[in-house]
Amino acid sequence: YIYIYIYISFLRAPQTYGQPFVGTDSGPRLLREGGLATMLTQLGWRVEDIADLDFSLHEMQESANPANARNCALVGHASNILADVVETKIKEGLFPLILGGDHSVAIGSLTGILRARPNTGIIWVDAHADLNIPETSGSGNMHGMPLGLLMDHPDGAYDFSKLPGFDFLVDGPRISPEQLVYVGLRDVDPTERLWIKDLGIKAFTMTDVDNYGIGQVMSKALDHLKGRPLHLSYDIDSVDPADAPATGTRVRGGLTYREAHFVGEIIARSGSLASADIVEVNPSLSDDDGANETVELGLQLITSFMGKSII
Ligand code: B3U
Ligand code: MN
Ligand code: MN
Repeated sequence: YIYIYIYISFLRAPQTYGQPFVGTDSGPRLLREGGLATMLTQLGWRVEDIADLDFSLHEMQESANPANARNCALVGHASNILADVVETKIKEGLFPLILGGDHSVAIGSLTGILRARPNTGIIWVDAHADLNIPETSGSGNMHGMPLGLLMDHPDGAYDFSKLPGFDFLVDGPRISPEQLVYVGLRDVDPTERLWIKDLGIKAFTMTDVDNYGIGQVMSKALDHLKGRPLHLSYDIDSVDPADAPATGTRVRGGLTYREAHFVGEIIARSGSLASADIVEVNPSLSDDDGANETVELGLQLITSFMGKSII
């Protein structure tokens, strides 16, 4: 055998300010303690495990909420740090694997990825579309906004100069609608629904999974992004709450255990995966069994999209 070692860097992004619950910040630690590095080494990856990124912001605490974006100064600060680290790691030739944290970490990871590889194709596996902006969000939670902030919507680009903490994105990279594919949607807000249609974003809902089967859904999804380096943003709430109970916004009727793994396995097989996030594991929102089960699922999903095959 010849082993080719490719470095992977896992970035521990303990972000919790993009949503209302405590606990998403312990996701990275639990994934690591669950043996992630060993599992990846066994797959032939060489792993660089850097310490948790320090997102603390001492001089400024949450003050007003000027734009219906809760904790925006804190989320902006964290996003800025993560974007720089992700960009640097890609330029060093590493595969960044971002362990969240809530889904607002994708603001930072996507920014870094797009700076390094602007034509990246994004596979967003999620119960939710995360396409809100402060003006459309019903909750004000920024984990529902990463794609909305980074993609021009029908009335133009989001003006970051009005959002405290987000100056670094004023002339930042943008996602164009054809770069994105959704898989697993089942809880979409009215404006998100409108924009998905108006912008022509390729979206595979749970209805499509039922109708075509996950095999056809994924082959259409990968076909749509053909020729691009791929980024997988895996929100654990895409999986049915029966298998992933420890997460903030559980929505019934999600991907089964096998469907969730198939998504990872087929993306790995494409040979184009270049970066990934795994987010919204929140052990404090379930009993111990549920928490362990969800962390274990997260670990297994990572090994699937990082190349583990059954035989
Ligand atoms: N679309 C809703 C709900 C939501 C989004 N992401 C999660 N929940 N996890 C919102 O708050 O924007
Ligand atoms: Mn999400
Ligand atoms: Mn979600």
